[in-house]
Amino acid sequence: MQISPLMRGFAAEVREADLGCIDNRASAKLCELFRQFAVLVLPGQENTTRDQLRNFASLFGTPSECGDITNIGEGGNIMPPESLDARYTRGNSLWHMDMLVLDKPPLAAMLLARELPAKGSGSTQFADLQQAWRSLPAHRRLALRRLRAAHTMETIRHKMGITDSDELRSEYSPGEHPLVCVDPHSGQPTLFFSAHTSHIVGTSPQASAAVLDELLETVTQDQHVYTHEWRLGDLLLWSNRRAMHRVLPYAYKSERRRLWRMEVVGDKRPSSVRPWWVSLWRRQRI
Ligand SMILES: O=C(O)CCC(=O)C(=O)O
Repeated sequence: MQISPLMRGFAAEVREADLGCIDNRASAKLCELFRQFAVLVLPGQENTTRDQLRNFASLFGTPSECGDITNIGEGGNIMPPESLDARYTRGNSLWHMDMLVLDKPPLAAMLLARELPAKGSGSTQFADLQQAWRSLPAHRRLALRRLRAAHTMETIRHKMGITDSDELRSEYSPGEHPLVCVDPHSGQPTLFFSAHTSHIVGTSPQASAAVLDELLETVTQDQHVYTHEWRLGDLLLWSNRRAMHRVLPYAYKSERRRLWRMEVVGDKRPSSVRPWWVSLWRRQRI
């Protein structure tokens, strides 16, 4: 395997990874890389099978089912743009993390490019929530660390323009997590919010909106964002505890785009960041 950083401490490319035969050494290396980088790009995986993808995902936890992210319907044609599935697919253009409504949101997700629109369109962007957190002034970090954020499916569906009352009614109940969590891969504090975030618990709607707008503006600044321009066969793995993502526009009505998608399911609730003196006190008691 050959490794080259794409964005310092956040994204790296791993060339010549053979997912058909991952031995112990390769598996240890990939896990180490995923502790260092929140986004890994593995090019040249066009012959990788869904089973091999599942095998790869299992290095990082329990794999989900393999599905598709696509604008192509079941009959093989491009979906009518106003269909519900099409609107959900287009909704991925909102900056988001996956399924923050769950008590244990997915740990990671991956996409493998099978069909792509014209070069330069339909790229996927990833924002580094950890670097963005570190860029905030110390007094702001202290205040944010005490907050909790609430998340609902209705919030993200509303932003996607899915407002039909039947669709808005969600099969998922609202979720709540600390606004700043520990990233289990790197052990470092990370902002934790998404297009699902309805409000900051215990604050007025105006105060909530101000905090969420401020944070989204911070995390999506150019210096925190990696943009991936897809090539057929690219496999991307990203941490759903450290990276927010979104797809950029493409000719949705005329060009086909299809990526296989798999998640690594969450095994623990995201944990809040302890003040340094609690860790010190605990260490002294052991
Ligand atoms: O289509 C993309 O590039 C992004 C897909 C996405 O947002 C997701 O898989 O959660």
